[in-house]
Amino acid sequence: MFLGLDSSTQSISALIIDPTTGTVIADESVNFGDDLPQYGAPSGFIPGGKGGEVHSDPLMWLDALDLLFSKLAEKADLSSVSVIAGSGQQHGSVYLSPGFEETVGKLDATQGLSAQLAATLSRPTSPIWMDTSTAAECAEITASLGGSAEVCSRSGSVAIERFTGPQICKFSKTDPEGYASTQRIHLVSSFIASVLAGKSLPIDYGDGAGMNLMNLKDLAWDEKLLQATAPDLAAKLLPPSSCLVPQGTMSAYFTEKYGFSPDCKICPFTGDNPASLVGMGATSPGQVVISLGTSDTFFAAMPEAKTDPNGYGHVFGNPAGGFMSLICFLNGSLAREALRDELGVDWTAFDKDALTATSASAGKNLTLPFYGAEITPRHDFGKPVTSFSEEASPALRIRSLLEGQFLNMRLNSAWMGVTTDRIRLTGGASNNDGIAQVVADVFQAPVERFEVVNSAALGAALVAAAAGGHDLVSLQEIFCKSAPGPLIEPDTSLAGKYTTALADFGKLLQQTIHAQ
Ligand code: ADP
Ligand code: XUL
Repeated sequence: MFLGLDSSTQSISALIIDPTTGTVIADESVNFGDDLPQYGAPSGFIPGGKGGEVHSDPLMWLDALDLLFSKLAEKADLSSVSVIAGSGQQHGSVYLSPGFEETVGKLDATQGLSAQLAATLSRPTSPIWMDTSTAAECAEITASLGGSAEVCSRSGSVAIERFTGPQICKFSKTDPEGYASTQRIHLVSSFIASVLAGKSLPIDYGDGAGMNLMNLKDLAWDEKLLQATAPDLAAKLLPPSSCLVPQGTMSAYFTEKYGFSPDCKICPFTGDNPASLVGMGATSPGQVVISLGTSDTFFAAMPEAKTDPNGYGHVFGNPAGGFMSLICFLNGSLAREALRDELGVDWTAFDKDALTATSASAGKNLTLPFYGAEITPRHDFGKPVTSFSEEASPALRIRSLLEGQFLNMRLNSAWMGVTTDRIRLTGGASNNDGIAQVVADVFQAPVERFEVVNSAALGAALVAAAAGGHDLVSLQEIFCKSAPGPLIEPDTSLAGKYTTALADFGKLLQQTIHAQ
């Protein structure tokens, strides 16, 4: 059996597969807000950060890992798991003192992970992908490389606030002592993998590309970017590696506590989006995936690394080899939740029936769907901006917010030049038929959903099986199955309305950005 683990923004989940029977044996999840309320992070991050700072407590991730395995051990015989692979929310970073390597290798199974590893954090909290606080550092790194084009051609993205390099740069400037006492910097993905293996495991190519530090040409840390970012940075990072090659075995803590085999191999973990590319059966060019998790993302495998002329898009490593292009929207599920809560309704108000009732108003009322800072496009909007031609009833506000999210996605994904003949939809909000229908209508493409909604954890499990000798393409054919029922077809009578709305949305966006 093979286990895939995904440490995301709001939850950590695991999925165990048996490739010989083509079945999912177990699927378990721990929600940070609901299951660990003592951390005061209802959506997985510490609320109230100043100046765009968004941090999470890595001890919460460790408690969640213990809880996840204790639940999983009740459902499956973990001694049969031969390889573990995994993924993490991208860009977030964990800072560790020299005590980490020693402590993580000899953890006491009678105690918890967080209690034993707390003292090894050289920075108590971790900046995550939602953090937009490093504009000054992005400008410094860009200037030191001689311009955005140079940063982008080396790393696959212009300098981006949430990316790990600018975050490290800020830490080294604001807390030089804390930075100096940091021996190892991990991503969320490589941190969790290292805890499992009882030693530091490398960052993988897929997730490493989200740092503004890795050169895409040779998949190694880029000397110039390292130098522009922080002193002695090379020594704090292990050389990047492939997520398909195991680099360690399960540490005694997990074998004693949860019954894993000491021979169970651990692969370097990748990012949640690269893992999702695998779990959506989309590692070959030609498939487009939209993921509606905490962030909304739009991504596709690319035959060659192609960069966004506007600087919002990114090139990450494709776990199957080559590259993927991605754009990320900060105002995804949390913006939908904000409107839901503001109107005092539940998700049924976003259902297909509720949205069909307002279809005559498709494209008529515009909303820039941003409850604060957005990353695509990069601007702090403060609150949603609306331009309604009808009275703004709750039902029309919901339709308009969703249309705004997907018009913005359509507008900002055009540079990829991928044909959206069919869209593969995943993430927590993809369950919602109404939201899925608006995606189909705005993109004028059929939407397909898969049996397994947690595509990152499934992708990780498939990577584990591939690392264990199975063929990745055959695994995808077996496990990436369409959900029962027909595809969600677009209402083609709305095509013209959305072409007009797209142009109007683009104008409103530009006017707002330039006026603010
Ligand atoms: P992540 O992996 O980023 O932690 P998930 O992919 O698990 O996130 O998605 C979680 C989000 O899914 C929640 O924030 C919630 O708003 C959204 N969600 C869950 N169910 C629904 C639903 N029925 N309709 C709309 N959104 C939903
Ligand atoms: C991608 C991004 C998010 C996180 C969290 O660039 O920032 O999608 O990976 O899911």
